Amino acid sequence: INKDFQWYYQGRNGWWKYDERSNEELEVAFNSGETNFTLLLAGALYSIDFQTMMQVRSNDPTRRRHIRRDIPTLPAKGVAGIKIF
Ligand code: V3L
Repeated sequence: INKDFQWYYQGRNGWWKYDERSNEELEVAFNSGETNFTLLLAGALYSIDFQTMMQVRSNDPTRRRHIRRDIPTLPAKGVAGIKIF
Protein backbone atom coordinates (compact mmCIF):
# COMPACT_ATOMS: atom_id res chain seq x y z
CA ILE A 1 0.00 0.00 0.00
CA ASN A 2 1.34 3.37 -1.01
CA LYS A 3 0.83 5.71 1.95
CA ASP A 4 0.26 9.40 1.60
CA PHE A 5 0.56 10.17 5.30
CA GLN A 6 2.30 8.78 8.34
CA TRP A 7 1.38 9.52 11.96
CA TYR A 8 4.18 10.19 14.46
CA TYR A 9 4.37 10.50 18.25
CA GLN A 10 6.90 12.42 20.25
CA GLY A 11 9.94 10.68 21.73
CA ARG A 12 12.73 12.11 23.86
CA ASN A 13 14.70 13.56 20.97
CA GLY A 14 12.70 12.95 17.85
CA TRP A 15 9.60 11.31 16.45
CA TRP A 16 8.48 7.69 16.40
CA LYS A 17 6.19 6.31 13.71
CA TYR A 18 2.96 4.69 14.84
CA ASP A 19 2.63 1.01 13.91
CA GLU A 20 0.90 0.28 10.61
CA ARG A 21 -2.47 -0.73 12.08
CA SER A 22 -2.67 2.28 14.39
CA ASN A 23 -1.62 4.52 11.50
CA GLU A 24 -4.54 3.26 9.44
CA GLU A 25 -6.97 3.73 12.34
CA LEU A 26 -5.68 7.27 12.86
CA GLU A 27 -6.15 8.09 9.17
CA VAL A 28 -9.72 6.76 9.12
CA ALA A 29 -10.68 8.64 12.30
CA PHE A 30 -8.94 11.85 11.21
CA ASN A 31 -10.53 11.83 7.76
CA SER A 32 -13.99 11.13 9.21
CA GLY A 33 -13.79 14.45 11.04
CA GLU A 34 -13.74 13.00 14.54
CA THR A 35 -12.05 15.23 17.11
CA ASN A 36 -11.17 12.53 19.59
CA PHE A 37 -10.82 8.80 19.58
CA THR A 38 -9.33 5.95 21.59
CA LEU A 39 -6.41 3.71 20.58
CA LEU A 40 -4.91 0.66 22.26
CA LEU A 41 -1.14 1.14 22.22
CA ALA A 42 1.40 -1.20 23.81
CA GLY A 43 -1.34 -2.60 26.07
CA ALA A 44 -2.73 0.69 27.32
CA LEU A 45 -5.62 2.90 26.19
CA TYR A 46 -4.79 6.33 24.86
CA SER A 47 -7.01 9.18 23.83
CA ILE A 48 -6.04 10.90 20.57
CA ASP A 49 -7.07 14.55 20.35
CA PHE A 50 -6.94 15.86 16.77
CA GLN A 51 -7.52 19.46 17.83
CA THR A 52 -4.58 19.71 20.21
CA MET A 53 -2.69 16.97 18.30
CA MET A 54 -1.88 15.18 21.53
CA GLN A 55 -1.86 11.54 22.62
CA VAL A 56 -2.99 11.21 26.26
CA ARG A 57 -2.95 8.06 28.36
CA SER A 58 -6.52 7.39 29.46
CA ASN A 59 -5.70 6.20 32.99
CA ASP A 60 -2.99 8.85 33.55
CA PRO A 61 -3.56 12.14 31.70
CA THR A 62 -0.18 13.46 32.85
CA ARG A 63 1.32 11.11 30.24
CA ARG A 64 0.90 13.10 27.07
CA ARG A 65 2.84 13.32 23.84
CA HIS A 66 2.65 15.56 20.83
CA ILE A 67 1.59 13.82 17.63
CA ARG A 68 1.89 14.85 13.99
CA ARG A 69 0.61 13.79 10.60
CA ASP A 70 3.23 14.22 7.93
CA ILE A 71 4.94 12.72 4.90
CA PRO A 72 6.11 9.10 5.44
CA THR A 73 9.77 9.99 4.79
CA LEU A 74 10.19 12.28 7.79
CA PRO A 75 13.31 11.38 9.83
CA ALA A 76 12.13 9.13 12.68
CA LYS A 77 13.64 7.11 15.53
CA GLY A 78 11.83 3.95 14.39
CA VAL A 79 8.40 2.35 14.46
CA ALA A 80 6.42 1.94 17.70
CA GLY A 81 9.55 1.77 19.83
CA ILE A 82 11.56 -0.45 17.47
CA LYS A 83 14.64 1.29 16.11
CA ILE A 84 15.07 0.39 12.48
CA PHE A 85 16.91 3.38 11.12
N1 V3L B 1 3.07 3.46 20.11
C1 V3L B 1 3.84 2.54 20.75
N2 V3L B 1 4.25 2.66 22.03
C2 V3L B 1 3.88 3.78 22.68
C3 V3L B 1 3.08 4.79 22.09
C4 V3L B 1 2.69 4.60 20.74
N3 V3L B 1 1.95 5.53 20.10
N4 V3L B 1 2.89 5.76 23.00
C5 V3L B 1 3.54 5.40 24.09
N5 V3L B 1 4.14 4.19 23.93
P1 V3L B 1 3.50 6.96 28.04
P2 V3L B 1 12.40 7.57 23.73
C6 V3L B 1 7.96 5.03 23.77
C7 V3L B 1 4.97 3.47 24.90
O1 V3L B 1 3.32 8.02 26.96
O2 V3L B 1 13.78 6.97 23.91
C8 V3L B 1 8.75 4.70 22.52
O3 V3L B 1 8.01 3.92 21.64
C9 V3L B 1 6.19 4.28 25.20
O4 V3L B 1 7.22 3.93 24.27
O5 V3L B 1 4.24 7.48 29.23
O6 V3L B 1 11.96 8.34 24.96
C10 V3L B 1 9.94 3.96 23.06
O7 V3L B 1 9.72 2.57 23.09
C11 V3L B 1 6.52 3.93 26.62
O8 V3L B 1 7.41 2.82 26.66
O9 V3L B 1 2.18 6.34 28.43
O10 V3L B 1 12.26 8.36 22.46
C12 V3L B 1 10.10 4.51 24.48
O11 V3L B 1 8.95 5.37 24.70
C13 V3L B 1 5.18 3.51 27.21
O12 V3L B 1 4.29 3.29 26.11
C14 V3L B 1 11.33 5.35 24.65
O13 V3L B 1 11.40 6.33 23.60
C15 V3L B 1 4.58 4.57 28.12
O14 V3L B 1 4.38 5.80 27.41
